[in-house]
Amino acid sequence: MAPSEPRYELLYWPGLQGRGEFIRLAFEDAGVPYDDVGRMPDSAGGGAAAIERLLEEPGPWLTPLGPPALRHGEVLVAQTAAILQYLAPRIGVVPDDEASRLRAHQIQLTLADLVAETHATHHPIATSLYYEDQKREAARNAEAFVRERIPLFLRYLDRALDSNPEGGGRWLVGRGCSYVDLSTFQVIAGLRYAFPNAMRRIERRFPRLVALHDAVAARPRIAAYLASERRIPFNEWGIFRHYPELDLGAPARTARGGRAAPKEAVARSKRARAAPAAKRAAAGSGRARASRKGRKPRRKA
Ligand SMILES: N[C@@H](CCC(=O)N[C@@H](CS)C(=O)NCC(=O)O)C(=O)O
Repeated sequence: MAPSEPRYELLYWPGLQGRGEFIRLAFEDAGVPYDDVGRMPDSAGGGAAAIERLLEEPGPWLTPLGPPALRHGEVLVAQTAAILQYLAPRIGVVPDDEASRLRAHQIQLTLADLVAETHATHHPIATSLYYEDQKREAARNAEAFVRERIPLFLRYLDRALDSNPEGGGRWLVGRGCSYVDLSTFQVIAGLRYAFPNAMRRIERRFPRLVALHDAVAARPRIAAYLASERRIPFNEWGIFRHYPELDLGAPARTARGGRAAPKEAVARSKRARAAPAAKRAAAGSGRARASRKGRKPRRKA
């Protein structure tokens, strides 16, 4: 970063990886310094209050509907994929040519679809309600997500490796690691956290994506980041949440050895893996509602 260039400020909720993590990974891999404003003390203009202010301020920029947002001098940009589209060429985590950048943006938008669907596994009815208020529907949604949607998205990514001959089946855009590879690492890590049984089974079919995940994790700056306190552990406030009752393992077998009907499999899985009490407590009472209509319930960090 040139000395005269303004500092990058990431605006995202404290205490969770969430969508902010896709931006953090880009900065970390590039070795470019940034302020993680939500994690700074209130006294330094940070904390959740700074994010709340951002969502209420009238501009002059386009006021974001939700974080993450990136402030860079006079520029304020929101929407994860748009932030990365702005940021990546400036910090060198995407090739320079337009075709590569367009390809990267498409893949990132598809990952955003996957992220939204992942969120819907625990919030299928309303974002403003707690998981505990929509558990039945979540079980149905997660079952289809795990059986159909995770394989579909991973197959998309696997095929994307084929359409990038330069990447040698290792990278999604161009000949090296780009921000979409970092984001792909993050969704694989997140899906493994949320659905460990299902992912063990599904990812056997996608060895190149497993290799991509491992190659990203081994990049020196990423490895250092993952081992640092800057990497917030996955938890039940983020996108990727581990509710054991939503993680379907190997297809349940009937007494005759055939596949159990999906409903039966869900019931079986729910009985077998009741959520630990501590985790339920961490997720809140389940009765509280968002303070502002339609808004997500916010964690006060
Ligand atoms: N499509 C947006 C989604 C933004 C979003 O949903 N942000 C969440 C946090 S991860 C939020 O707090 N939104 C506020 C709200 O929905 O009320 C993106 O990819 O950045």
